[in-house]
Amino acid sequence: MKLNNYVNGNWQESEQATYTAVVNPATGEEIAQVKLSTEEDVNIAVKAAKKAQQEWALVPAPERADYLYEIGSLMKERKEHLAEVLTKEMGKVIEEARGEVQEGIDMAFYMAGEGRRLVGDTVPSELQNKFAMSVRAPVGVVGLITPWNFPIAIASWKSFPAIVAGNTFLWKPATETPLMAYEMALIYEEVGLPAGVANIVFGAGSTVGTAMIEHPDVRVISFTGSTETGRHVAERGGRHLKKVSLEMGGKNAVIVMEDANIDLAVEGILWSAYGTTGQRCTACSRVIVHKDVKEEVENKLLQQMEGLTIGNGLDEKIKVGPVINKKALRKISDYIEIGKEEGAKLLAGGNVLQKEDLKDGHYFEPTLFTDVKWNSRLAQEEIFGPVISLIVVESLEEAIKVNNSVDYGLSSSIYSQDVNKIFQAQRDLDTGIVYVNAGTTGAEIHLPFGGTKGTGNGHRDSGKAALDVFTEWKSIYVDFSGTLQRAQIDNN
Ligand code: UN1
Repeated sequence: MKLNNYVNGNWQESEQATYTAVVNPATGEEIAQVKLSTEEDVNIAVKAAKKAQQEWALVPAPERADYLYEIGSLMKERKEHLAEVLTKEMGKVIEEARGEVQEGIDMAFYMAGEGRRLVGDTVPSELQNKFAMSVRAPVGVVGLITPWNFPIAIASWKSFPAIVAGNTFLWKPATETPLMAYEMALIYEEVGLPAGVANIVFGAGSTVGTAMIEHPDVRVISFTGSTETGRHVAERGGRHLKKVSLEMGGKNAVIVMEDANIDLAVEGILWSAYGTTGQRCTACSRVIVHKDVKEEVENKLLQQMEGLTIGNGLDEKIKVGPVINKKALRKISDYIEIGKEEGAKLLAGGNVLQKEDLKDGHYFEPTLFTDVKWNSRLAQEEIFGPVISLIVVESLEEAIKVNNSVDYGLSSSIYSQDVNKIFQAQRDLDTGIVYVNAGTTGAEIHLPFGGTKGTGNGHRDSGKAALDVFTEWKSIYVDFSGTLQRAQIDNN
């Protein structure tokens, strides 16, 4: 199967195009080929999106939202199929794939509701017989760059607020996971979304991404990916004075205090560290544990880790799937070596999985390090794999300091039964998301998603905060006095 761009409501077949293989990380099998588009392909798509946007902006928002209700309904109808395709191209276990598709469905219905809100302010004017209000205006054509780890959820977080607000978009999915985009295009077609509103351009960040950022008619870039790439996006976008919304890395921690329910904490740690094989921006990769309960936490983690079945995520019994590709295996292996050299103690895992029946996939053993120094590379850098670093502390203050010592600030969690500790922690943890007595993953779509420091640049996906990325505020003053009224002068 050859995946071509979906532009202006058409599948763009092409003779000279080059393609790259899409590989199932669980089996190493090629499951499709995806086009590597050129700058010219981007230009064609922007032209179509720009033309379509002029009409789309005039469609009443509740009517735009009706398309989202239909998109959400079709996603719901096809949930099982979408989840299977997702597991095949990305590797996450089927139960999690269903969860991810559900996240997209939730976003469709949530943003469809925004079609009857898109709330602005009406405020009194400082002058008589004058009316003042603010409304949200679309920005125009927006560019969406999405990662392979949540190919449908993150695309939904970005594309649905964009279209309900009256924009049209170009979406560049990750080349590893284009099938979700293909499936979404089939849905756009089926619900009859007007041509040019949704455009998909496949290809590499260095060509397609760059062309999107450089194109003067793409007014917003919404990017999720690595901090390194995000920095380039912001630099280039900044030169063109574009609004650039970035969601980047994380180095998230679960704090376990001495009074915590340890069994609950261990369950939360396992789920957020080894779920999605550690390949969530929100994944737990540090456990900051109070010295009094360190041994108990270690022992219980080791015990529970034995029950983690590794394999092809299409099998319902499997708990941990593959990582995305060979490059990821190498990166994780490198960090294992770094950890050992830094003096961390390896308690479990640490190897590429050697099992005859899984040898063609990309599997890494769930790994647990302890006695990790808070400022070591293992404890500071994003690994994006199933690796936990346990760090011992002596107080809540120290735990918070260690949590905040990293360059990232996406998600954090504290397990404690003490309301005073909990409230202190939720105030002082420098992350965009804080969990109390739950792991670091599982953000819900109606709250803002994003983080501080190296995780973001002040914008948020999800929730109504996402609308701020895809709209411009317009303040409107209506003077019905029939006279010249001078603000700041005539009323003083
Ligand atoms: C991500 O890893 O980039 O909060 C997204 C969560 C999911 C989304 C993760 N709802 O873990």
